[in-house]
Amino acid sequence: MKYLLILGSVIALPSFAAGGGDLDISDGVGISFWLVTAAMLAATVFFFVERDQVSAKWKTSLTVSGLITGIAFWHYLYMRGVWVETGDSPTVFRYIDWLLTVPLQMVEFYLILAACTNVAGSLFKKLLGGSLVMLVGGFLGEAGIWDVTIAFVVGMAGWLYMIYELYAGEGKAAVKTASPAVNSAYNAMMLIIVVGWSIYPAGYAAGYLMGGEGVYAQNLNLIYNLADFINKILFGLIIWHVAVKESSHSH
Ligand SMILES: *C/C=C(C)/C=C/C=C(C)/C=C/C1=C(C)CCCC1(C)C
Repeated sequence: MKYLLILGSVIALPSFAAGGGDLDISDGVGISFWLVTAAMLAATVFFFVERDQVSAKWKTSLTVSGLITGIAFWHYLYMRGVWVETGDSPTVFRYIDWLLTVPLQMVEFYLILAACTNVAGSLFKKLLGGSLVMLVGGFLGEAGIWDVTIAFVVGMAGWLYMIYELYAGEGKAAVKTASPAVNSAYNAMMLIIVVGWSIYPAGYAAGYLMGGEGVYAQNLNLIYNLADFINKILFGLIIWHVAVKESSHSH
């Protein structure tokens, strides 16, 4: 019942955003907005329902996964509308979404580490700081406030700092003593941040550093949509997989 209420409000509240022009069969970017919108809703339902299948200490992780895809679902409704109606990049919606969901992904890291080590708090702050530099840099470039190249360099610095902390910092050493499942969760999340996240700067480069407008806005949004699909849904599924595995051990 509780879940029906949650799902009902998730589906009903944003229905006013479901306007916008018709979707043209030749608009591949618009179609990708549609597909990712639907996938985000499905993932949100999945993570909240699956909460019942895992042991108590993993429930919060699945809740946070569901919040991440739920927030993204909400923003995709609007981003799709902006794209279909204007053909412009929905930059402000995109960054508001990232500003909420990227810190929540850092919370996921924290939750996994906090269960087994005492470095979780300090690592969380460093990752949060790095991710904010990354996002603020990217936004200032995409919004036309800063030179796109300088903004890119600043954003890259924030991201590379996070990678450095994950590989060489205290977290990696600390998880060595944790259970194999926690280790594989940590490693999978590092892979997401290094490999999965690399799709975003590739999108930025394709959109801003390799030429002008027009087709570049298409590439930018297509690549960002793919990146969100991988980094929000796959990311959540990895955590779900570990949670289910760990929960069956403890029964
Ligand atoms: C759910 C949303 C996520 C995981 C968004 C992640 C965004 C990034 C990893 C963005 C990275 C960027 C750089 C590394 C350089 C500057 C441009 C950005 C902001 C696109």
